[in-house]
This record gives sequence, structure tokens and C-alpha cells, in this order.
Amino acid sequence: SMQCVPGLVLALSSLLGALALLQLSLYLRVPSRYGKHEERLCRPRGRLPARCAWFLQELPSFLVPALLLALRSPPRLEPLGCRLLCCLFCWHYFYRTFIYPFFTRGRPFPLQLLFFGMLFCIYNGFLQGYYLIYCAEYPNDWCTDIRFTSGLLLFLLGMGINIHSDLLLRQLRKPGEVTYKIPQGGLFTYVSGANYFGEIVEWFGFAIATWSLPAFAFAFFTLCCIGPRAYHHHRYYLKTFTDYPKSRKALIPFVF
Ligand code: NDX
Repeated sequence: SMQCVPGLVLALSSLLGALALLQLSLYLRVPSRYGKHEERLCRPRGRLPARCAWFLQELPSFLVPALLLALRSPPRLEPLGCRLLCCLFCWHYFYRTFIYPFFTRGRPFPLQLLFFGMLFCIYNGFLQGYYLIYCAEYPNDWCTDIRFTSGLLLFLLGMGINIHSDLLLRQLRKPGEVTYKIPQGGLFTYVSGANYFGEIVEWFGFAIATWSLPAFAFAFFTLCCIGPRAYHHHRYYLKTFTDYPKSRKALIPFVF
């Protein structure tokens, strides 16, 4: 049966960090080509409805850690912290896989990015799940540790902001519509990338709560992946809408 190989965790986390830097260098100047940043002349055949695409892409991030948790033999009963933290990760991806896609009104998603996105979700789902289920050691009172409690709080806050902002974005369109409007309300009052801000807060909270290399690597990856995207969204809005609120920032309220 599977065992913890610390060198594997270190290697996979480092590669995730390297991928994050690669993303940053690729996407600081040009945005990743989906949603409002997809080029018009793209072949329509190379796309899948947003609903299927997001479901397929995010499913492994739920399935892989959930299976690792369920199938571990002997079952991991101690400590509670590991299972709780693994459940938090799965909980987010339950939302992202089984709820978010069924309500999205997004444009069809490029197959090529779907493929890479899915690979990424398998990779990261395995890394986070494997670490928490086979490697992590926490004292039995980890649930009362300041890192666990403050991290959990940030995770929940971020998740709340993310889900609420996704909802506000969805309500900008009627079913079947594909136009872009100025997002209003919630944290969009302060930033163009409110959903991204929530997601970033969420994964840094998760990293603090798990206090682990893989989770910090993933939080860093998230920052490098959707941070630049928030900046490109912001520029798109400024270019497209002359009446775009002047005080609104790109990603971090009042700062940037
Ligand atoms: N999926 C994470 N890299 C990604 C997909 C793309 O969950 O090759 C990373 C994720 C993947 C990426 C994933 C990994 C890296 C990849 C990348 C593609 C290339 C890259 C594979 C897996 C790569 C290397 C080099 C390393 C191999 O029509 P539409 O779709 O624009 O409609 C949108 C709508 N909307 C509006 N409607 C009306 N008016 C407006 N003004 C509107 N603005 C937007 O709202 C959508 O239907 C919806 C949301 O749009 P948007 O653009 O704000 O968010 P989106 O980027 O689609 O993300 C959706 C949610 C969001 O909550 C975000 O936080 C979360 O997913 N997310 C997204 C990306 C990554 C991620 C989380 C993470 O890293 N944790």
C-alpha cells in the first residue's frame, strides 16, 4: 500500500512553484486565452460548452483527494486535523465541480486549455490529498492552534467572497447572453477581480491552516495564475467602458 515519500512531496511542490513562475512570466504581458481574452478568430470546433468544460476540468481536484481519503488502508483515524483539512479542499472542489458549472453562463471554453487545466487538477489534487492523507503530522490539539483557526477563518472568508462574486458575475447575463457588463456590488465595488481576490485569500488561508509546503506552493500558484488575469480584466474594463468606476482597483481593495 501507499506510504509517505517526503522526497516526492518536496519534488512535486517545487515543480508546482516552478509552474507558478512560468505562469507569471507567460501571463503577465498576455492573458491566458479564455473568456473575455479569447481571440475572436479561434476555431469554434476547438471548444466545449462552459458547463462541460468546467465540470471535466475541476472534477479530478475533487475526485483524487476524495478517493485517497476514502481508500487509504489502514484508514487514517488520527489525527483529526488531516481529514478535516482534506475535507476542506474537497469541499471547495465539490462546489467548483458540481455546483459552479451548472449555473455558469460563460462562453465555450477552449479544448486545449481544458486539457492542461485537467492535468493541473489531477496533479494538484494528488499532491494536496497525498500529503494530507499520507504525510502530514499534526498534534492532536491542532484544531485549537492559532494557525489552524486563523487559516480556517481566512479560507471561509475567501470562499464566501469567491462564491458571492461568481454569483454577481453570473447575474450580469440572461441565459444565452454572452456580452460583458460592468460588475456591480459586493467586493466588485472595490476591485475588478473580486472572485479572484476571494480565491486567493481562500488558498492562503488553507496554506496557513495546513502549514504545509504543498499548500503554500498551491496558494502561490493561484496568485500567479489569477493575479495577472485580474489585472488583464481590469485593463479590459478600462478600455471597454468609458464610465468604468475610477476608484476601482484590479485585485486588492484600496491597494492594487
Ligand atoms: N481553472 C484554476 N498553464 C483554470 C482554468 C485555466 O480552477 O497552460 C487554474 C482553475 C487553466 C488553469 C486553471 C491552470 C493553468 C492553465 C489555465 C489555462 C492555461 C494555463 C492550464 C486549471 C496553462 C501552464 C503554462 C502552467 C501549463 O464568457 P465568460 O467565460 O468570459 O464569462 C465569465 C463571466 N464574466 C462576465 N459576465 C458578464 N460580464 C462580465 N464583465 C463578466 N466577467 C466575467 O463570469 C464566466 O462565466 C464567469 C467568471 O469569469 P472570470 O473570467 O472572472 O473567471 P474564470 O477565470 O473563468 O474563473 C472562474 C472561477 C473563479 O472563481 C476563479 O477564482 C476560479 O474559477 N479559478 C480559475 C482559475 C484557476 C483557479 C481558480 C486557481 O488557480 N485556484
